[in-house]
Amino acid sequence: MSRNIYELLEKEISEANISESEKNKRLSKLLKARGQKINLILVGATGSGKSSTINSLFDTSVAKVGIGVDPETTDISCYELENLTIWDSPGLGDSNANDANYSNQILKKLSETDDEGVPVVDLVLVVIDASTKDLKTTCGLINDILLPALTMENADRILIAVNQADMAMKGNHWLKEENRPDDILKAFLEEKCDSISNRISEETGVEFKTMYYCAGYTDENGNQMPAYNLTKLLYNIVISVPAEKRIAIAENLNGDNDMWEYDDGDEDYISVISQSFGEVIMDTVSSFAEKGVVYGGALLGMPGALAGSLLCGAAGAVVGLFKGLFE
Ligand SMILES: Nc1nc2c(ncn2[C@@H]2O[C@H](COP(=O)(O)OP(=O)(O)O)[C@@H](O)[C@H]2O)c(=O)[nH]1
Ligand SMILES: [Mg+2]
Repeated sequence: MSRNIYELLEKEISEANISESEKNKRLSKLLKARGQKINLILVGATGSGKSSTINSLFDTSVAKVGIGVDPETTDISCYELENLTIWDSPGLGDSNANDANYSNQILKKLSETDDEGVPVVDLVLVVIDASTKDLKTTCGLINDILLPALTMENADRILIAVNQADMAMKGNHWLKEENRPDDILKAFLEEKCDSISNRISEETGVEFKTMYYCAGYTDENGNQMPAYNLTKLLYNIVISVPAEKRIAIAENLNGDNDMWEYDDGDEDYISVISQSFGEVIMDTVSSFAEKGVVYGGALLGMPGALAGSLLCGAAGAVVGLFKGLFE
């Protein structure tokens, strides 16, 4: 399903009952936002679920998911979705020759900077399979490649995402019907994240945000199993990237509501994400004076509702919600 937020906004601004100069001001702001590119890269061992994660988070089935241990990604692949670029890398651990090649490619990608010396890659998602015993490879990857390439200054561009939470205890303690871990698995997963985080911080001296989730998967009958904590993952991605780049994420989210339905409920992730998207959109297209009205007056809460509907994907509803905002 296509929903071009930029085009919706452009239409709303053009049709708004405001002066020509105000219109032009807002349109040029929008144009600037439209030029903001965002780059994500996923790294981690083969089979950890990098490609599945991309497919769960974003709109189209872009990344090839591996069957068995056969790595489907032999080179860094790049998916361009509007202003969002995702780099899906092959996994580590296949062979030493492959690993060296892989390391070089990641190093090269992460070392790229723009004209101002800012890294091109906004966020590195390190995907770890929750049942893995091999943290050495991941620690090495972070220590020897990610941190040197990004420099310590940009260490907060790294997020550790522990995937396949459902399989962490060999599939036990996962409540299939409710699509969530029971208390035993939950405690196990929390402990797992802590120990991964501690282990990595011992080796690198840096504490990285670490969370668990399920990217979901397609079962033997071709049924898509919903994700778990994908909202939390998105929340962590959203708060880690510059505000002006967030529209590019909102623009390309998976429109399948089932994928966003299950999370640990520790926070109202959808609300925070929606609020954030809404504020960015308001920042982009409204003037300062109006913002006071939006946040303080009759339209209080509107940005959240507005972006919430973006997340849930109904383009028609989005247009409806924009009505009134720019009149
Ligand atoms: N049970 C379960 N399987 C998953 C999950 N995420 C990915 N998988 C499966 O793990 C395998 C490897 O996934 P893939 O995305 O190709 O891993 P990649 O090599 O890191 O890109 C595939 O068979 C996926 O269906 C998950 O959250 N739970
Ligand atoms: Mg892959």
